[in-house]
Amino acid sequence: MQIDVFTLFPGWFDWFRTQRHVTNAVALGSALDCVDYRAHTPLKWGQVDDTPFGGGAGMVLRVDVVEAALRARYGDDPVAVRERRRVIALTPGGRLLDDGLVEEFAAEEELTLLCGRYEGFDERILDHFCSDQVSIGRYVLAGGELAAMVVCDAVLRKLPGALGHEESAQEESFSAALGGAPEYPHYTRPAEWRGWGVPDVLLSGHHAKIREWRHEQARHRGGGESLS
Ligand code: 6GU
Repeated sequence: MQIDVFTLFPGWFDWFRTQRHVTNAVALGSALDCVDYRAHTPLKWGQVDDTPFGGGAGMVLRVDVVEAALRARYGDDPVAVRERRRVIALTPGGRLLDDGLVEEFAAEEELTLLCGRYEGFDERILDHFCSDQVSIGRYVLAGGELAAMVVCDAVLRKLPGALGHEESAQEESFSAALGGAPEYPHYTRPAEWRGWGVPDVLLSGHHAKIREWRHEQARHRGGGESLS
């Protein structure tokens, strides 16, 4: 998996890159690279954004700047680039990220994530350069960077070996293995704390019963659609 993140704040990703599942993914051949819009702007003084036509607050990321950054990275017209790889704009009004969309992205060889800042993107960026628009929730962040990290985190941990523990990502909250249901409850030592115990079945060593109990619990937590 090769992920390119286009951003005005590449430094934000330095910390993220040091996280275990990310270093694991990179060690296994994945890459997470940042492209700084500002490094490729054709405008003076590193300008990347401008005031909105028609007036209003804030600044809008310019289409010519995003085109220059995409061309510099891919050596091609961004209109053609989106035909061969997913180019995903992070924008609060986009399609809500869920486990199904994460699975889709994780199945790709290459992803491009475009972060906007300030008031967002010139609409022509979304219309002509992007294959997807993704949001991580119905609230507004100051920019797409944190949302891009959420996407990268969710995608990279799906890759084989990223968690260092093969099964961990398979039967987990919202996964198909649990029929889209939230995960079952977990317990660890101590088996009793302040009189709060642990369900007996988990201490029974009876694996079939434990499995049955967990699926039952996942179903009870609700949200699942197809668990039977
Ligand atoms: Cl993807 N971007 C911004 N700026 N705000 C958001 C978001 C994305 N998703 C939820 N809020």
